[in-house]
This record gives sequence, C-alpha cells and structure tokens, in this order.
Amino acid sequence: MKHILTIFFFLLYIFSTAQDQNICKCEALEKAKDSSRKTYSYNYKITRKQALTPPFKFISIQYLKRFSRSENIIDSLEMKMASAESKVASDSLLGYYKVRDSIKKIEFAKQYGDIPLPLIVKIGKLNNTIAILYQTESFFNAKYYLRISMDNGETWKNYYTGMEKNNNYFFKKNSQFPLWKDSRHLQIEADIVRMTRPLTFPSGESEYETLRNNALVVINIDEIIKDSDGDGLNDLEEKMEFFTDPLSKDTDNDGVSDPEDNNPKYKTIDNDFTKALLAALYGEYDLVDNPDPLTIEFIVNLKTFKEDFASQRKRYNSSSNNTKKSFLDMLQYHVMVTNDENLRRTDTLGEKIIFLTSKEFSKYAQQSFSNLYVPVYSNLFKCDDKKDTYILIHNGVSRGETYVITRIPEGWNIKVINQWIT
Ligand SMILES: [Ca+2]
Ligand SMILES: [Ca+2]
Ligand SMILES: [Ca+2]
Repeated sequence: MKHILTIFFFLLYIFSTAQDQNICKCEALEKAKDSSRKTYSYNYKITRKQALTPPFKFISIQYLKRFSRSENIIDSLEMKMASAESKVASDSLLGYYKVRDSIKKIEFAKQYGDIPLPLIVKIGKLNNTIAILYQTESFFNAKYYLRISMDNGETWKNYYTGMEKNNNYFFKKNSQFPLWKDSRHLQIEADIVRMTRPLTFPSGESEYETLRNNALVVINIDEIIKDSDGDGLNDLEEKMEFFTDPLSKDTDNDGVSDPEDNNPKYKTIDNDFTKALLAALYGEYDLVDNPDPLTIEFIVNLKTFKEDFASQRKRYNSSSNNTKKSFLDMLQYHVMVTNDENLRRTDTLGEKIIFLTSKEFSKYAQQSFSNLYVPVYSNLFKCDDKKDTYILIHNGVSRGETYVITRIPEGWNIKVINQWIT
C-alpha cells in the first residue's frame, strides 16, 4: 500500500508545485494538504488470526470434512459475456463494452424478490419464510445483504449482514446445505480469505489468499433483523454503514426518514457558503477569459444563483437519462469524507451521499477497506489573513484540485488551482 500511496502523492506533488507559489501561498494551505494526506494513511492488513476470528458474536464457524469448492462455481453471467465477446471484432473496444452491457441487462432483468439472479448467492425457504442471501453490485466493495419475506414472498424486508465479500468471507453459490439451518439460523459455505494486496488505481486488482476453503458460516439472524427504530434500516446498517441513529427514524430531523434521505445525517441548508460549494462541486458555469487557457475560473452571482443553477442542472439532466431508481439502485451510495459543516449540509442533488467525518472514516475503513478510494474534502478554510479568500482541497480517486474561493461584489469568484489527474 505504501508504494501506491507514494505514487499517488508523488503525482499530486508534481501537479501541485508549479502553480502553488504565485496564486495562493499560505501556511493554512500547507497544513491542510498534510492533513488530507493523512486520511489515506491507514493499514489494510489484518493477521491470519484476525481473519479467522468471526467479526460478530452472532456468527460462528464450523470446518467441514466434505465441502463445496469455490473453484467449481460456474459464473454464468461471466460465461455468457465471454462467449458474446468472442463474436465481436477484436479491435472494437466499444463493441466489446456494448456486448457486455447488453448481456448484463438481460441477465439482471431476471430477478427473484427484486434481486437480479447474478447477485444471488443462495435462496432458502422454511415454511412461509423465504431468505435471499445476495451481494450488492459493486466493483470495489460488494456487501452481503439478506432479503427476507415472512409471508411467502408477498412482502420483503432488507437487511445488511455486516459482512462484505472477501472481508473475510467469500460465500459459495454452490453451498450444499439448505440456507436455513433452523428458524433462527442461516448457514452458508464459505472460503475464508484475507487481502494481501489492495486495489491499485488505475490498474491492478486486489489480491487475496485463501486461509480456509472448508468453512460453514452459521448466522444467528436475531441480531441482523433488529431494527430498533423501525425505519427500515437495520441497526447494523445504521451503525456500520450510514452512521445514523439506530434509535431515530429521522436522524437529522428534516422530515425525511433515514432510508429515504439522500443525506440522512445532515439537514440541508442554504447560505452563501453552501452556494459556493454547490457551484464549485457541481456547477457548469461559463469560464472567465484567461490568458492561460487551462485555468478554470468562473463567477458565481449570488443574486441569480437559484435560476442560474437550475438552468445548468436542466441542461445536465436532459443529457443524462433520468430513469426511476430500482431497488438495487437504492442500495448504492457514495461516501464523502469531510469535516466541513457547510459541505455536509449542501444539497446532494438527488445523489445519495453519506458524509463521514475523518474520525468516522477511520472506523469505516476498518470494515470496508476495499472502498477506501473515496473523495476527501478539507474544511473550507480562510487563507491566512487574506480578506474574503477561502480554500477547499479535494483529493479523489483519480483526480483532485484546490479551489480558491474569493468574495466579490456580485458573489463569488472561484478558481481551480493545483489540479491533478492520474
Ligand atoms: Ca433502523
Ligand atoms: Ca434510524
Ligand atoms: Ca432525515
């Protein structure tokens, strides 16, 4: 990991140095850069012993003499994609993606209990109770969820299991045991694995070693189905994923319940700073003419902010397709790390964003270490004693930039400096 981070920040450094001196050199900027770097300095490594120890009291492990092997699992989606790909001209990258995409669409349309079949690990039925163990669709961190119906498929409830694929279980689709062990317990065969190399950006998949290939994971569901406030998110998901209040249906008290809220922890507000942040992060303003064509600089008029921004969004939304969110889409969210009070209260424009403080992020990172490449934003801070000049630093997965935001008579002048891209 150290190696990647070195490259990561080396690139950051190359792009940073040149422009720093002349536009905005201040002590506060240097300090903030250091602290945003620190957010990434975590340790993903866990020992074999840690990986073999069940992460929760409600999980117990048995080792089997006769077991199903994960290498025998047939990934029918991958197979169908591969066979379709082989018919595409080898030099057509676009054709290749199109084919994969259309096969995926067809396969994902085949569903059980609203879950696309390729994501389902195992379905179990016990009397009138049906359980579906499935994973979310994510390249970085696929999480394991349970969907349970107590009335033979009429109504369903969704539960986060607290477990993530390969951290440290890989649940087997070919598990030979019925999913229900008894009315309180589920059982699923698994490999117990440990990450030995994390994902590197932009290339290089993460690597794992298999510690045990014969585990049977037994899950007591009482803890998983616990939803103390009855808002539809189980306590586990509130505590581990969203950092919302498991005893309040509406953590930020804005009238939108936790599961429906695009920003469940912080009530959206509207002030000059949230406007500046909206413009900086999502704005599509015309650029100010500049002798250097690469400079990004624009003016945000606060008097006409609402109309200006709405028309920009309109243009943007007409070019992207606005289809209704599926059950699966609802499970997707972004994580943004920031301690800035205004940024956390800025409109997320319909995207589900979980804002974590750097302290919460260090906790999140321990259980979700394959999803650490999240955008980190500094506080919007004042640049030394410069009057009305503020700075915001963003470090993302593949790009980052520093915004210099200055008050001017009509509103804000926003200038991007230190842009870097990998
Ligand atoms: Ca809840
Ligand atoms: Ca809640
Ligand atoms: Ca709310």
